[in-house]
Amino acid sequence: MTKQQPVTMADRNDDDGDSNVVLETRTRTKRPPLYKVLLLNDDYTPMEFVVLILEQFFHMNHAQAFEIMLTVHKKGVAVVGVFSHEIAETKVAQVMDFARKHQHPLQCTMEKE
Ligand code: TYC
Repeated sequence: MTKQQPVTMADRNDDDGDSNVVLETRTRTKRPPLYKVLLLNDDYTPMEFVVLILEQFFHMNHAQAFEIMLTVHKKGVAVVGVFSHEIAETKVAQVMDFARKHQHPLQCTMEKE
């Protein structure tokens, strides 16, 4: 005669040893880091050239561009935009290429926000 036993989860025989364990997984999606693009002052790049760059590559109107240019001129540096890593790299490259083509020493860099 066979004696009846209560069946527990651990008793269930499904051959793989661990399939009674359900691990709850939660996917945490991190926002990608952002990067500040910085424009640096120098003594040689013409003010109007910097204004043109801010209009062309950073989509500022003339008044905004002039204001930011003056901030860089007075303070030495200003943030001109905040972007994803790829976009920030592209902006820096565009500014540096354009300045080099016109033989101005203007410097543009990026840093993690
Ligand atoms: N200091 C420059 C001048 O007096 C103007 C200038 C402004 C240069 C901003 C660079 O990022 C800059 N002509």
